[in-house]
Amino acid sequence: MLERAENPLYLYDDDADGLCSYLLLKRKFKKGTGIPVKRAPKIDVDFVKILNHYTYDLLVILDKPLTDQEFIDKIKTPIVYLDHHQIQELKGVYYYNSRFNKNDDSPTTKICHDIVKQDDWIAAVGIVADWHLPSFLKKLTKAYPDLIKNTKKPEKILFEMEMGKLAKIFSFILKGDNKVLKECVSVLEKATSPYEILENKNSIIMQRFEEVNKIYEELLNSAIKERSRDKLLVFTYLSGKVSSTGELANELFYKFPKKMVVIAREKDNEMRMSIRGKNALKHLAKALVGINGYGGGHENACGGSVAKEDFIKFLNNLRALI
Ligand SMILES: [Mn+2]
Repeated sequence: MLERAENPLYLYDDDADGLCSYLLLKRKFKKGTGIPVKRAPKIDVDFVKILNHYTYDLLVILDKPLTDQEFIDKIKTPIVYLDHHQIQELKGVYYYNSRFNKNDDSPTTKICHDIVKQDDWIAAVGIVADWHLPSFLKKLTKAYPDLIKNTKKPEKILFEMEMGKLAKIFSFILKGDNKVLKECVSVLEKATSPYEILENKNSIIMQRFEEVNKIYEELLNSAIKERSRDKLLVFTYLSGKVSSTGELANELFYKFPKKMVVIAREKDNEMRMSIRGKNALKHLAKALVGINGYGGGHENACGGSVAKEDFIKFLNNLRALI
C-alpha cells in the first residue's frame, strides 16, 4: 500500500519508537508527511478537523495506543495501523499489532524495520528506547563498534552506550516547540549515519537536545541526591516547559532497581506521575482506591495522575503495598 500511495500521511506517537517508525517508512518510500501526536489524548474524532488541512491518499498510524472507531469511520482513505500496545477492536483498518503473536510485544519500530529492511541504526534507536533488544544486535556491533556493544540488557545500551544516547536525543527533540521539531525531523529524514547526528555539536538537533538535557540532568541529580533509604523513591517538581517524568523514572529505576520509583510533575493542582518498579501497575491500581485520580500502563512501567491534596495519602497507600 505504501508503494502504491502517492501521498501518505503518517500519525506517529511522540516518543522515540513512534519517531523511528515514521523515519524508517519515510526514508524507504520517500513520500508523504508525518505528524507527531502527543501521547495524552487518544486519536479521537476531533482529530479529523486537523487532518482536513492535509491532502493524502493513505493514512498510516504508528505506535499510538488508542484510536476511536468514530475517528476511523470519518476517514475516507484506507488506514494502515501498526502498533504493539493492547490490541484494539477496530473495524475498517489494515491493522497489524505485534501482540497478534503469542508473547510478543516488539516495538512498532521493529515492525517497520521488518518492512523496510534498511537503516539498522534508526531501527536500533527505536527498539532500544522501548527497552527491547534488537534481533540484529550482532550486525550492529560490527557496523558501529564504538556506539554499541553486545549485551543482553537493552537498558544497558540505553543508559551506557552512544546508541542509547541517540534514543535520548530522539525523545528530547520531540518535547516542546513544533517548529524546531520539524527542522530536526527533516534532518533525520536525510541523515546518512548516526555519526552525522552525534558528532555535529552545532546542529539544530544537538542544540535542542542540550537545552532539554540541561534541565533533565538537573532534575535527575536532585532526585538522586534527595533519595532516602525508603523503598519508594519519590521525586516531585513543578511543571516547566518540558515534561520528562517518563525518562527520569526510567533512568532512576535503572540506577536503583530495587526501589519503586515515583516521579511526579505538579500541574493544575494535579500530580502527573510516572511509576517504575516490580508490579507497578498492580500496586498503582490498589493505591488509587479512595483517591481522586486515575492511571494505567504496563506491568512494570505505568503512569497516572492524582489530585495534589491526595498525593501524600496515595504515597502512603503505595508504600504499604510494597
Ligand atoms: Mn512504542
